[in-house]
Amino acid sequence: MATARDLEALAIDIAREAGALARRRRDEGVSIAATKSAVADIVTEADREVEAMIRARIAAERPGDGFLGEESEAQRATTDTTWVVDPIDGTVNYAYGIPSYAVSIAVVTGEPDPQEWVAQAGVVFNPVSGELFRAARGEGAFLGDHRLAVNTAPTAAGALLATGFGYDPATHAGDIARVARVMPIARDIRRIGSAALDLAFVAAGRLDGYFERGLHPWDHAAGALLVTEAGGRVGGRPGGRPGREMTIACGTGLFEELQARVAM
Ligand code: LIP
Repeated sequence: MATARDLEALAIDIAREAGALARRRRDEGVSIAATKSAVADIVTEADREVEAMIRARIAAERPGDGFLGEESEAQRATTDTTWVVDPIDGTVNYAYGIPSYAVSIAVVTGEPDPQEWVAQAGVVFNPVSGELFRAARGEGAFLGDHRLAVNTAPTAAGALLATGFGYDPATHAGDIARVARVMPIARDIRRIGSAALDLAFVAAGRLDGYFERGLHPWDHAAGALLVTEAGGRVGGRPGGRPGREMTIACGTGLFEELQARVAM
């Protein structure tokens, strides 16, 4: 039976290979292969190629594990273990050559549903910066050998918060209203364009908090484990877990205030 550390080690190896492929394709030039739900919701051939590479590695190393990824059909596990993968999180940044994108790989057990799964390992790898954020359940979160810790008490100047805006223009008024509601407690707002990096930065103390409506499971699966293993709290609507309705991540002292302002 693989331990969380075993799964983390394999996820790290696969993420590094996937990140190298993504970066190589970016350097060769990237074209938008298709527009999905809206003009901002794009996929590149690299997204598809990188996900196929990740999927093949998992099938070879862990036959029977399930797969839930952004660019290909879901596959149920026969082993109780599912890999939740965003091959290139921050696709619009990637397409434009903005160096803020990441391979996000999580390994979960139980139902492959964010409201039910148990995250065992998570890796977020930015192949441009070379930063690989990793966590195994109960073992802490790390950047290299540096153990990560969330910010526990934003200064009186307010909290540095990040957010994102969904692809559907019909949701933007609500997104903007949420930003207006958090400004009174914010030092400033960042819109990095990759949920996985937003969550990794909360775990690393580079952000005091992050919130976003409309995320898919593969956007937050790995990053949410980084945050909890770094001593932070993740959630959604009151009493809920991170999900499509809302994802919130921050230090425990900020969570209730932030949730009250964004999860309505
Ligand atoms: C992106 C997220 C980002 C969000 C974007 C998009 P993708 O994921 O990482 O936080 O604001 O709308 O969902 O599509 O680049 O994998």
